[in-house]
Amino acid sequence: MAVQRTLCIIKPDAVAKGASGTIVERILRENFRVLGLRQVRLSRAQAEGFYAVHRGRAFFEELVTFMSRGPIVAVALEREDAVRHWREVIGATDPAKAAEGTIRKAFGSNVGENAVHGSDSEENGQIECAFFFAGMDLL
Ligand code: 3AN
Repeated sequence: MAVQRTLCIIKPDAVAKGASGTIVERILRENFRVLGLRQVRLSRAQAEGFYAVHRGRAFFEELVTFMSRGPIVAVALEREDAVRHWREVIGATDPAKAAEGTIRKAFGSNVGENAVHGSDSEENGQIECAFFFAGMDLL
């Protein structure tokens, strides 16, 4: 299995709950290498840009309003099988359906406010890490 990059975002709900430290600890326990980590607040336009693939979906407005309402922590991660492994650790999109022990089960509130993001493919992992980090910012 190849070494891949994936992007974790600790979303505004989880940052506001003070869960960032616990989530970063979990990242390290899962043997990810942290290539970059930064706390930022997205403007509405930046949130729309990040989620451009979802434009036109019923929840798009709600999603960009939520993602721009407070600080987020973007973490660029590297590991063998990173995309699949991180999605397993975060759990299902709907926290009510997320498995015991997953981050969304522990910290998510509902399908919109679900605590964390994970890239859905190796290609999007590269694209999403590049959205938050310039080349020189990554180890
Ligand atoms: P995932 O993040 O698990 O890959 P996607 O790609 O289906 O899920 O959705 C992207 C993001 O859009 C989700 N993380 C969630 O925050 C939001 N989202 C998805 N479905 C809904 C919905 N029905 N209502 C509100 N927000 C949603």
